[in-house]
Amino acid sequence: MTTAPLPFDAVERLSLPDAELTLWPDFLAAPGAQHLFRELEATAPWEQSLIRIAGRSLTIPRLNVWYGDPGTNYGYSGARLASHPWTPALAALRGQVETITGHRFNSALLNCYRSGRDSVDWHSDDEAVLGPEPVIATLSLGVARRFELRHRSQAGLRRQLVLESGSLLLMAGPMQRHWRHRVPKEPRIEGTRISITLRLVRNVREWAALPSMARDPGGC
Ligand SMILES: [Mn+2]
Repeated sequence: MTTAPLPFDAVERLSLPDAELTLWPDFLAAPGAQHLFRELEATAPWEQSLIRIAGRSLTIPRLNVWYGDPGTNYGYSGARLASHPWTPALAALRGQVETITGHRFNSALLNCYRSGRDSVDWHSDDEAVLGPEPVIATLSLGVARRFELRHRSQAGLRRQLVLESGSLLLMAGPMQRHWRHRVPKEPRIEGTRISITLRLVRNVREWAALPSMARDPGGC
């Protein structure tokens, strides 16, 4: 089964102030996307992380798992996600995404939205370890979900996309400083979505010494 991406020119640059947002709607063809979805759904070591808010422990409304190069562990709210080594499929995907985007990635946060009742609330992926202008590439697999964007300071400036299976969305430039995003609950959706969010964690050694974050790590 091949997961080879479609030709590089199948790309849309989405016009958004204070952001660089690029979408490859058909980065993976349907059979490759379905194959990768099934493999990850069945074999990834999914966890439902706990976060601590106002002294209370809450489970986040989705499952996640962290893959990365050695030393790229990811921590937040008193919990740490151990970094799992790249599987052959994820390593191949990383290479394809690096080639098509021209960006380098050393880790991947995977999220599993088991149904439309799972979600991720408004957030920016702006942790210090991602650098001043984080570059995040999100591959979507499985059921399509709505992805909403809201500008931080320009009231009413909002956008939304539907992230279809096989699509690749690249967020870059100053976007994480100026925009928040979320995957809202859609209770009528029964199917599962998996997102693979490729990131570049900087200062890997310093990161190990940082206090854990006091909030949800944020999916896409
Ligand atoms: Mn996110």
